[in-house]
Amino acid sequence: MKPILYAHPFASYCWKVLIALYENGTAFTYRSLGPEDPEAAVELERLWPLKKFPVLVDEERPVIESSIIIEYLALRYPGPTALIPADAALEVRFLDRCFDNYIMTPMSRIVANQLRPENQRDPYGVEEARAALETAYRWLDATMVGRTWAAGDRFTMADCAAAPSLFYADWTHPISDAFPQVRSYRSRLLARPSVGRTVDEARPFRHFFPLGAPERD
Ligand SMILES: N[C@@H](CCC(=O)N[C@@H](CS)C(=O)NCC(=O)O)C(=O)O
Repeated sequence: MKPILYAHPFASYCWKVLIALYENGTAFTYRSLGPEDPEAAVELERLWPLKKFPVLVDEERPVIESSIIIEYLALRYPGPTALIPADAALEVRFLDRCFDNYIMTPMSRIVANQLRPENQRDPYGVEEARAALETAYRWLDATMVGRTWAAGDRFTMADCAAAPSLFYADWTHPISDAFPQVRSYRSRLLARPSVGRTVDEARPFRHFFPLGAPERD
C-alpha cells in the first residue's frame, strides 16, 4: 500500500516533503486539506491533535514533522536522490534546521501578522522578523560561496527545506542584490524539476497569499 500524505499544495512545510517525494518518484496518495475533501482535516486532527501538516501515514503508522517525514522516506523509500547522504548527514540536518528556524519562521511570522485583525497587528514583531531575515540572508550568502546546493554539490533534504523558505521569504522580505549567492541559489532551486512541479501545483492558490503574490516565479 502506498503511503498517504495529508498536505496542502500552497503550504510551505508541505512543499518540503512534496519535493522529497518528487525527487525520488515515490508513489503516494495525496489527501489534500481543502474543501474538496473535508474528511481529510478530520483525519488529520485524529492523527495529530496539533493539526499541523504535512503528516504522512505509512502502514498505518503516522509520521509527523516535515524533517522527520523526509528522514523516514530516506530510510524506507530510498531513490536516486540521497536525501540525507551518510557522509554529509550532520551538515544536511544543520542546514535543514537553519532554513526552518531562521528563514521559514520569521517569514511565517510576517505572513501570520498580516492575517490578524488590523488592530491586533504587531509592527515591532514584524521589524524583528525582517531584521532576522536580513541576518539569515547575509549568513546564507557567505555559506553558499562555492556551493551548488545547500550542503555542497548534491541535492539533499536541506534543499527541500530551502526551496519553500526562500521562495516565500523573497515574496515577504525581498532578497536584495546585496545577496547574489542567495538569489542565484533560489533561481537554481526553482529550475529543479521537483521544485518546479511543486511551485506549479501551488499556482492556483496564489491569491491566498496575504501580502499579495508578486507577478513572477
Ligand atoms: N514543524 C512543522 C511545521 C508544520 C506547519 O507549521 N505547517 C503549517 C502549514 S505550512 C500548518 O500546519 N499550518 C496550520 C496551523 O498552524 O494551524 C513541520 O516541519 O512539519
